[in-house]
Parts: sequence; C-alpha cells; structure tokens
Amino acid sequence: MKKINVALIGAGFMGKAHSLAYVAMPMFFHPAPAYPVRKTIVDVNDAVAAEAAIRFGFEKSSGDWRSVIEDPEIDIIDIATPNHLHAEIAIAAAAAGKHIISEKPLARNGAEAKTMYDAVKNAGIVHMVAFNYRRTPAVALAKKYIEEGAIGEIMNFRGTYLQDWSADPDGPLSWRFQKAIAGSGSLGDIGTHVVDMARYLCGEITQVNTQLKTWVTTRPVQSGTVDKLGTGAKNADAPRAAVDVDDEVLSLLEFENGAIGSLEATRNAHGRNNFLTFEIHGSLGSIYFNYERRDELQVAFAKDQGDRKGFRTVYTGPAHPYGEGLWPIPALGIGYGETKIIEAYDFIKAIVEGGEVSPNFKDGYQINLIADAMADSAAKRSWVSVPRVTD
Ligand code: NAI
Ligand code: SOE
Repeated sequence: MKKINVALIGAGFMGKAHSLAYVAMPMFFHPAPAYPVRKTIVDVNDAVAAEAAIRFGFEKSSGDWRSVIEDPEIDIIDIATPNHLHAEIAIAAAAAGKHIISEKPLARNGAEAKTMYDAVKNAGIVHMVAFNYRRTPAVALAKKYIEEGAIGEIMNFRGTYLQDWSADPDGPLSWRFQKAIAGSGSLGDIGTHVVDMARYLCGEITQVNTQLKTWVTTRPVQSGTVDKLGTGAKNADAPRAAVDVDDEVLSLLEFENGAIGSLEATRNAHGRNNFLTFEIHGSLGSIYFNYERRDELQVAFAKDQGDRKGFRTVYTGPAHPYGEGLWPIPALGIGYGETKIIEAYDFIKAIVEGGEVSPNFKDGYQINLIADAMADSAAKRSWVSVPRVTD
C-alpha cells in the first residue's frame, strides 16, 4: 500500500474541504492510487495550527509554512491560504521538489502567476490549481456530450456565478475585499471559476469586453485571519476602511473557435447562494447546468421530434464520469465534498502514474491572464485581446 505524505497550509474553509478529501478519497476510489497521510497542518501560529491538527486529524502542526517545505518526509504541499501567499509558497515548494496543489485563483494577477508557472514547469513535479467545480460529475458529463459532438458546433456560452454573502454593507472587510491580499474581488474569486468552466467546455477565450463595479466602498475592519463569508458576528460600529476590489464583473467573451459568450459574477446578489451556472448552445442542441442542482444536467437536442422538444434532465450516477467511485444510485446526492475528493484522486493519481493533471499551473496562469484582460478592458471601456501562455 503506497502512502503519500501531505502538508496542508491554511486551516480555514479550504483546510476543512481538503482534509475531508484526503480522509475520504480512498473510501470512494478503491484501491486508491496512494493513501494520503495527513502529516502536518500549518496556520498563522503554533496554537492555531495545533488546534487545527486535532480538528482535521493531522499528526503534526506548525506555525511556519517554511518548516514543511524543508521537511524531507513531505511529498505534497497543499496551499489553502489566502491568495497573496500562493506564489511564495508554491515557488519554495517547487524548488524543494514537492508536488503542489494550490487553491484558486492561482495568483493575484498574471505576472505573479507567471512566476509560479516558471517555477514548476521544469521541476519534475505534478502541479494542480483547485478549480474543483469542473469535477462535478454533471459538468464532466457536459464535457463528454460536447466532445462526442452531441450538441454540434458550439455557438454560445452563458456563465454566471452569483452569491449573496457580501451584499450586506456591514459585512466585515475580510481578506477577500483587499486587493493586496486577494488581487481582485468577485472577478478573481468567483469569476475565475466561470472562466475555468468556459475554457474546459468551449476552449480558449481570445477577447473580452468587461465592466467591473464596486457597490460597497467601505466595510467595518475585521479582526482575525479567517474570512467567515458573512456568517460571523457583525460589528457595524468598528472603524471602516476602503474596499479596493470589485463587487461585480460582467463580461462579453469571444472564443478561439468562433463562439461568443458572457460571464457574470457577484457576491452581492440577494437570494443567490452558489448559483454557478452555464448554458451552452450548439448547432445540434443545448446544455444547461446549475451547481445548486448539481446532480442534474439538462440537455436538449435539435433532432428530437417536434412534440418532444425541450430540455430533459439526466441525473448523474454510476454510469457517469467518476460514478463508479461515488454512490451506487443516481441522484443520491453529490456534494461540495465529493468534488474535492475527486480532485484529490486525480491529483494523487497523476503523481503516482507520473502524468499531468488539469487544470494545472499553466491553466491557472492563463485564467489569471484572462482576469487581467477583463480588468484592463473595464478600465479602458473597450475590447481587449487575451495574451496566450505558449510554452
Ligand atoms: P479562510 O479565510 O477560510 O482560511 C484561510 C486560512 O489561511 C486561515 O485559517 C488563515 O489563518 C490561514 N493563513 C493566513 N495566513 C497564513 C500564513 N501565513 N500561514 C499559514 N496559514 C495562514 O479562506 P478559504 O476560504 O479557505 O480560502 C483559502 C483559499 O482557497 C483562497 O485562495 C480561496 O480563493 C480558495 N477557495 C477556494 C474554493 C473553491 O471552491 N475551490 C472555496 C473557498 C476558497
Ligand atoms: C466565496 O465567494 C467562495 O468561498 C469562493 O472563494 C470560492 O471559490 C467558491 O467556490 C465559494 O465561495
């Protein structure tokens, strides 16, 4: 039984999701390519890290991420910190020959992402960026329909990511509202998930025409390093400081294959929770997905008889991508956790088999370049071409 030792840096929301994935992956994907051992968890100081080790089942803890980079026992560095630390940690990990999974967005901007991609590309390691939603089985099924030509030539992609946790202007100024830490707002945080879907399903984006908007310009200053995503205690009396990132992104898209599309993302849409959707129209049919109903893929085909035309619902199950490892009956329920379990499986499988995995740092870099082009387009109020990562 092959084992693989993991150091996880960042014990917040993603620390929880990744820990769960390492525990559960061998239970779902049996026999596992390798059995992840939760060796060391790292957070801002020794006390926080020690508590996290108990909670998430790690053997050791550390208040300094550099200690795990230097540890010869560690095979995988898992980066689950706020965005401003991704580059420094990944570059050090690559130099130490560790396999790396980094949370999304890969970096705060394209220039920073380039330093990460440059560090990993000749390091002989497996690298992955954790855009996990494409590992929802229904999304992988959409990809299968498209690759088989079932909806023909793709003409239009319409993607949204709408949440409402930051609609309250008294929600705290967490790291997600600070450009120095996050890089950008809804654009980098959730817009990039839509970009990942768009590239995965429809191919490369070549041009964008974008608007960005900040609705809430100041927020009460937050204490502590964890972003509670609007669920923590409100402190409207705390001093307020400026929000210097966008709340909302709206963009037109042009794809290399001639398709056109649109993207909308905001964390201020009352009533929307995790409304990550896409609708794709092709010459022979259409596909619709909504993460809030993630067991379902809706498909419609031009060839259907006139009196049967319309969307039908396919519930994902054992017959679908990753289905054999998951649950034995369709519609028992795929959760957020399962997408992270599948992600861990594909990452560790690539390490063991010596292959590559997607999305990797090259994809993450390209996605950062697309986000940069969107910000540039919004500033110039015009179409902007997206540079392409070539090697
Ligand atoms: P969080 O605020 O819940 O947790 C971040 C953790 O990192 C905290 O425990 C914090 O104390 C720790 N941290 C901060 N500085 C550190 C340092 N110097 N050394 C060690 N630990 C440090 O944040 P969350 O939501 O877990 O986000 C982390 C990353 O994951 C971000 O890049 C975010 O964009 C991404 N993310 C991805 C999601 C996905 O669906 N793929 C979902 C949520 C977040
Ligand atoms: C907050 O908008 C957030 O946690 C994002 O950071 C994640 O990427 C998204 O998947 C869930 O919402």
